[in-house]
Amino acid sequence: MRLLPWLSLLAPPLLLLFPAALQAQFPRLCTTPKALKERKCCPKWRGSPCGMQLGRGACYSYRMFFFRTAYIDYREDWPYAFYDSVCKCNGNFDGFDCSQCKPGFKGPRCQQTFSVVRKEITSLTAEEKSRFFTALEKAKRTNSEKYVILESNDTRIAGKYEFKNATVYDQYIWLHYYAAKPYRNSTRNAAHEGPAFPFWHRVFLLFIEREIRELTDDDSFFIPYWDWTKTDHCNLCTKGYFGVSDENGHIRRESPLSRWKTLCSYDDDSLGIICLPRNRNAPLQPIIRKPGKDVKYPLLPTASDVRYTLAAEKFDTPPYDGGAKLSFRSRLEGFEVPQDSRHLLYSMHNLVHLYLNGTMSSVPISANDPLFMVHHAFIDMILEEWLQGHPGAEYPRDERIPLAQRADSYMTPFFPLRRNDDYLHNSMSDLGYSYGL
Ligand code: KOJ
Ligand code: ZN
Repeated sequence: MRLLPWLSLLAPPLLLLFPAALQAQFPRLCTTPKALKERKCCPKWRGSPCGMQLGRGACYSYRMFFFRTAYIDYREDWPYAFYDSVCKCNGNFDGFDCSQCKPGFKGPRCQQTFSVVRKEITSLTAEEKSRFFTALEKAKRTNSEKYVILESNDTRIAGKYEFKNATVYDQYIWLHYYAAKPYRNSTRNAAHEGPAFPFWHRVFLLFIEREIRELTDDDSFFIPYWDWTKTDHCNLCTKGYFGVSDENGHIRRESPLSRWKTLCSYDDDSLGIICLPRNRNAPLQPIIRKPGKDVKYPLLPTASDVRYTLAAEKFDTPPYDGGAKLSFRSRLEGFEVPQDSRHLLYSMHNLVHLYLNGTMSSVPISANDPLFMVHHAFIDMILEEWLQGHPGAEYPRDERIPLAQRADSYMTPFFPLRRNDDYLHNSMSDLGYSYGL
């Protein structure tokens, strides 16, 4: 938040409109007419693009050959639909303009290492708990200076895009929405039902964790995890945590979350449209949650389900989607289910989403409910346990994997670029966090 405070003066407060020929994405400085026209997302930092004069990074043409493949959707082949050049940061530098440090590093030259311990949410001290929920509230309220969100009425053609200001928390919701919404005429998306699933969500949590640290000026901020194997119901759906919901699924007024308005929840079923309200006067929706009330998904997964997941020897298996068998990724995501008396349709990650029955169970908009964050931190903890037990695991390479989830593709829609397979070899201490009790 201390960065670039003058930027908000340059940008119109709510809406930026660009003509049809211009294409764009995300960091505010990369949505200027010049950046869009030049197809460059290389903002200046301390006077030079990507902080080059200070050795932080350089503007990099990430393609060797400039031929355009016909893409189905501009979220595939990231970020080619928008930019030819983006910042590539040296050493421990990071961020769309190389102004930040990689996770796990801090200091003016990003040379100091640091690490946080993500704790189980019910074992936070009263002070840690209050810090977590206060930070969430601040993130939900405060506009992001660095980023804008994109709205568009067609994900295949260069249409008339609209960029909007959004709060720090809403930027995070939008990231998941953008990657998770199915491509037009397809059931696939860039972040689920494929090998990128656990890594995409790891990067996603690191993104919001760092944004909240900057916003609150608190490097010790961490995302706690929710160990749902310790309970048979939503033990966090209480007044002291994420709020109790009424019979309609609305969160009771005693919780500040009852006042949160959801982002992108109005166009759920209109494929091809990105977060664009059909009716601009439609009231914004609240978070909905009816834990355990869907008769198909009345249960949470168990410790035995976690053991079944961890017992998979292969990281992922053909056909690398929801039908993969003996696949750690498919078990973790919750498609390959234990065969027992519960006759589950889904388990693990998917089952927790579906059990919560409301905002959390709709894939593109689920991050509107902050339970998403603590649920996914536990999924990430299980990922780490598996990775540590399988140091030789390889990211699969196969034509059946959708483009956005292939080993050498970049994760949609992150800046700077993050390759999917980079994260199979990065142990957690390199990312600046570990998991505690
Ligand atoms: C929401 C999600 C998800 C899966 C489900 C249910 O975000 O990934 O709901 O299958
Ligand atoms: Zn998701």
